[in-house]
Amino acid sequence: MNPLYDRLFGCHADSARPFLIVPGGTSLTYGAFLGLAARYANVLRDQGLRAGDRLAAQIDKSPEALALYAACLRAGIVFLPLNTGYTPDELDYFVGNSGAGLLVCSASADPALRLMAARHGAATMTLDADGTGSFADAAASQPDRFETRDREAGDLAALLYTSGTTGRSKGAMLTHENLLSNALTLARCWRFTADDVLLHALPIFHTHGLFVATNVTLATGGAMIFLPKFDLDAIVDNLPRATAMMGVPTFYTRLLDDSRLTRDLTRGMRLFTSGSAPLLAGTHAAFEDRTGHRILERYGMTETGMNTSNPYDGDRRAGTVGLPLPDVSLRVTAPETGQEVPRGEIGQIEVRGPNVFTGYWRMPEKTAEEMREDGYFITGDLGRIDADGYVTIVGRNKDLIITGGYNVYPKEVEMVLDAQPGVLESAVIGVPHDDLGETVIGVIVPRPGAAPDVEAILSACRDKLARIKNPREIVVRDDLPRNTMGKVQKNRLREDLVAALAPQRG
Ligand code: MLC
Ligand code: AMP
Repeated sequence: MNPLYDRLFGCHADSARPFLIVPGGTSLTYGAFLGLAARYANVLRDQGLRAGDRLAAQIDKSPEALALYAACLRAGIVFLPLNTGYTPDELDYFVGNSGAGLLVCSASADPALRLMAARHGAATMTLDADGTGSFADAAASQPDRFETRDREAGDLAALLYTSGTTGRSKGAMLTHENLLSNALTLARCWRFTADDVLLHALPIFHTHGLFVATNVTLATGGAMIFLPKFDLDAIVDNLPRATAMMGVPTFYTRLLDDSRLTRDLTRGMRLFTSGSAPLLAGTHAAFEDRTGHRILERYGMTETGMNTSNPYDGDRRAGTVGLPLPDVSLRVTAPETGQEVPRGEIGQIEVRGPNVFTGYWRMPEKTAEEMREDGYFITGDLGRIDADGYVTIVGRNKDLIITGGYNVYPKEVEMVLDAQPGVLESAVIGVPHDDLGETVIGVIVPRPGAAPDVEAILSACRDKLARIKNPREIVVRDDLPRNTMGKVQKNRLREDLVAALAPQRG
């Protein structure tokens, strides 16, 4: 028995129904996809990977990349997908910390990563979006049958790294039960069926694109129009062929900026969902005005999968993230005492349910900091529950920037800025951005008598950090505003900068 694999993939083994429709219109049936995944699982076995071992993958989105995920689940290997924008420096940490036995990367990245991986005891193989690479070569001669490895509900299925306020990324351990329970719950709540065609334009190295969009489709045997990334023209071309789309708010603001978004274009759609970052009530209203569709907003995170959702039938309330999912308990507590606050009051959001991860990989002390004894996980988000049970997120108790749906932890960027010549200290903040919601700004304070080279610092950031984490601007200031405890007042800094940068931006 391998409950997750059997329920999401195995049950479609002989299906001739389409699973992935790729640009150009060709489609891969469930049967063909699972045959490919079986060949991949045989390669993993031949590489000496055993159940419980980790496989790290930094590869472009493609049917093959998804087949690697399926192969890992089938072979009992813990899948560790990595943002394709991560730099070799960042990968070094993930491969080392996870103890991955194999790193699968693109052929172009291989020379830069091979030695690093070897230093951590990991082999390297390549797999590109066109289906070529040493991994694909090794799979070509393998049979398309594989004996599925037994797994228990509590066994690990995936390790997803999420940065932390200390600047050190933590691997969230997600079990087979975490992923399966959430996929089944969401598929039911959002009324997915085998007739659905999901327009998939999200990356597949994060919860949203992999465990929400993909697993929900798999749970019901529907199809996905599988786009390599969000591309406005491709979205417009494909909307008439789809029934559902899941996106981050930037998808919707970009669509609204395009005159081709009309009622007619979206006539065949039954569902648009949004999450990963706050959807402005104005965007919700404008989208309804233009298309007649009320976007369904939901709330989740890497450690928990999805926690709340607006109802499929019933009132989808703009500005709220809806109600706790049927198998999720959610409470709001006072950060100082941990006691539940009266309904309607703001506090920190805590969640419990089969979707909640089991802890951070090899970091029991970090797990203990965020997990209550009664099983509730402290999300770090601030919110309230109204009289009808709807949850509103009002802010974050953690220092976090969300840009285009990606999380950036300021501390990680500050550590890079602080290490640059002439920099005494730094603060990294998010400022409002029309397209991405928030964007990253770095503030540096020079050492006495020093004049830091801003261009050189930006270049160092590009070398060390994924592009999404790079400050869009670096502002030099004589000092940082601090409270009486000496803590940098990021809110004040943000207000000052928003006021100062606005006129420049026109
Ligand atoms: C791209 N860039 C970004 C960026 N995305 N910079 C900051 N933040 C981002 N999110 C950079 C590019 O590298 C490029 O830099 C420049 O911005 C312009 O790129 P673009 O072509 O306009 O961007 P695009 O490729 O279209 O990407 C925008 C986007 C993408 C919104 C489509 O970011 C995206 O797919 N976001 C989804 C993220 C996601 O899936 N999050 C889920 C996490 S799970 P340059 O220098 O090359 O010009 C989670 C849990 C939950 O949070 O609840 O779901
Ligand atoms: P991640 O760690 O990348 O999984 O990001 C999770 C974080 O994204 C959550 O803790 C929230 O802060 C944020 N988030 C996800 N969905 C929403 C939403 N619908 N509204 C506001 N914030 C959200």
